[in-house]
Amino acid sequence: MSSDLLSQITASLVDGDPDVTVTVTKQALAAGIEPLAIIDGGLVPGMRLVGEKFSCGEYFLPNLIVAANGMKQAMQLLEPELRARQQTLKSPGTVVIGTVAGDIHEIGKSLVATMLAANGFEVHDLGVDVPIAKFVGTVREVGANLVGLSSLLTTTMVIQKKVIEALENAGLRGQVKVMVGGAPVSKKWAEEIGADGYAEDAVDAVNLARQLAHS
Ligand code: HCB
Repeated sequence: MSSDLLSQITASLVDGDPDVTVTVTKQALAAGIEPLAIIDGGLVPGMRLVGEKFSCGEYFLPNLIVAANGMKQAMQLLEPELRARQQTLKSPGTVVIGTVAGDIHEIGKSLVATMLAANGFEVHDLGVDVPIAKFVGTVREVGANLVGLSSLLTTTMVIQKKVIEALENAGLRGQVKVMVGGAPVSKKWAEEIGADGYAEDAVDAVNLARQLAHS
């Protein structure tokens, strides 16, 4: 019975049906399944499968967005239940993410933020056109171990380099890994500016974040 409900939750994410994800998550809670079991046995496997399908070209961006929304809505139901049981998710890391100063493109950055949150990271999304000092201040304030910098314009790519320099100058570079992304950004650029990694898309970003959080 419980494994059947968990399989249905996984399938609903893969099928891109957030309403079913929410309905079956409610049913699973009503059936007495622990929130952590619902996350680990239903939601996380679903997101993994969606990510794999995206990576091999079977799924596209809209599939990712719909699945991430389903996961987000289910988490909104589960988080109060976790708190009530004084259980917390073991977060793989704390991420500060934003689109750099001078750049207002937000879709890709928000997708990466949602996917990271859906995969258990504590995410502080600073939005778009984020001043360099805001990244530095928030990293210090929340004790982040990861920073995600998004740039969609060739003219704002250089701000990614400036954020890294500012983190260095603030004595915080030892505590944070920096990943960069955005349409004009590349692995070569990441290496050139001393970032710790480049992610091509949101799934890649989750994998990279996991890897960086453990390095
Ligand atoms: Co905009 N724009 N735009 N734009 N825009 C681009 C980016 C151009 C490439 C279009 C073109 O000319 N071909 C171009 C940039 C050229 C360049 O510099 N190389 C451009 C320009 C020039 C401009 C304006 C300057 C236009 C003007 O006003 N003259 C202006 C910029 C204003 C400013 O920022 N100061 C502008 C404005 C806009 C909007 C407002 C109309 C709109 C943004 C709406 C919004 O975000 N709320 C917009 C859009 C939508 C685009 C395009 C069409 C799509 C961008 C997008 O959302 N892609 C884009 C063309 C393109 O990129 N092909 C065009 C979809 C997302 C999912 O992909 O690459 O952003 P993504 O993110 C991926 C990936 O990069 C990675 O994961 C994401 C998810 O898979 N990733 C990260 C992203 N950030 C990451 C961070 C990490 O740490 C890790 C991974």
